[in-house]
Amino acid sequence: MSKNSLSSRDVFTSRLGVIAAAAGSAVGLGNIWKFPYITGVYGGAAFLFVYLGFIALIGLPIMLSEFTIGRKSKSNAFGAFKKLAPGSPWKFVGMLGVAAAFMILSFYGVVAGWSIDYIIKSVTDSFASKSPDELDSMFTQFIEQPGLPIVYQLSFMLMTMAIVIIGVKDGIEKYAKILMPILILIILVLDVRAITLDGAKEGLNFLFHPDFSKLTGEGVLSALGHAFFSLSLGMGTLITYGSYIGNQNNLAKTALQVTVADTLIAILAGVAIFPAVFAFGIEPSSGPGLVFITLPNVFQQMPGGFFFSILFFLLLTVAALTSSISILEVVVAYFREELKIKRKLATILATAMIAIVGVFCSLSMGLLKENTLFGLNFFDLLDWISANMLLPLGGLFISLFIGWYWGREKIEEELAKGAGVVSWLLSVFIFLVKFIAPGAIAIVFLHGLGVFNF
Ligand code: VAL
Repeated sequence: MSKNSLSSRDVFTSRLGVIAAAAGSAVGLGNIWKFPYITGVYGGAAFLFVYLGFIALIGLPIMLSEFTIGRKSKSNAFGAFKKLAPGSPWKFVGMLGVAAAFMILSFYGVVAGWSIDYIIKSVTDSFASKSPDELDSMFTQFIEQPGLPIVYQLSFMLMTMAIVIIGVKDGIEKYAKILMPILILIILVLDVRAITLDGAKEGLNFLFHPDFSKLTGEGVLSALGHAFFSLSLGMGTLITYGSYIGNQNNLAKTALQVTVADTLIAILAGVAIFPAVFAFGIEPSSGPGLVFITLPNVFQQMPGGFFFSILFFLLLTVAALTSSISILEVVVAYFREELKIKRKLATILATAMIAIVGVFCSLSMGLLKENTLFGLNFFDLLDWISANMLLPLGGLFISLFIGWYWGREKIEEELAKGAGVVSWLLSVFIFLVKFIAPGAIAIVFLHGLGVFNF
């Protein structure tokens, strides 16, 4: 199949390939870096429970909606709405996704760059006999530098670019299939070590015993935003991947499997981190450095820690890669199909633009730290706007599109491909996308922004 031709599109070749690629997209820094850090910031278990509720009631149905839109339209995120709702403004929903993908990848590349640095720090045994405080300043000093973090960020973007240039079928599928299970194994080993540390119980309590009085409107909005971020929703990714899924595939089953896997991995990451946070006296609300500061302490205290830490940061980088390629693919598919730019050039252009914005994200950790808007540096601002605004807004419109614009008949027709449709499950799905998802997103969104209070 020619990869540059616009008429013959790439497809995933096997069922396993579809799941591996979609799960590869979903599972990434969102699960291992961002989930523990924002759970810590917003107070622990109560945040986790609200997050889980959003995953089940909003995330899962919207994932299925995105797959459906993608497969039916066989188009990029913007083109999909143009095709399914010609001449209407729905296409701007696709645009919102492309914009979110662009923003997210800018700062995503920076964090992936940190992970690359931590592979090297692991290989050179730099964590050895350092106290929790020393490990903390090691991280801060590193991210505040103007040079090295950018070198790693750019290297990561180049790797992402290379894989996307190879193409969907040969590139993404092959890498995703092999490496994810190994990452899960390492996290399980870390879990065992973490929960057997002295003082681990406090960490598990923090993660699993909710105190809902601690929740704020902003915390709830962040839980919603993170449900989208972690499942790769609202950023055009799963519409684009959906467009590469063949008709023999059972979309509902795939969506369920990806959602469950993504959520379990986030929880497993939380179990590896919070017991250690408390055991080593680290502040749970320390922010974006939480994982990078906490885990080196754990590695120090486990047999084979040297080896495990190399493997962990290596695989974290790979998990970030299988996600970043899916984000870049959104922008590339848009450039190819809408702007008629060939894959290779489209990929180089998109990567260059995103990487440049990413350089500023990296600099905003140190050199440009004082330049803030609403109290947020450039990195946090892009994260906040994309996760807490663009993704939920995209999700809101996607659910309205499927639930109200498309309607039961068309949904049933698309879902019936590759699967038997169970009537009551279809009704539940339609009820969720028609009422629950848009209603809940609207309330959480406006409340989180402080438009009203209750
Ligand atoms: N969903 C991924 C993650 O959680 C990316 C695509 C944002 O890391």
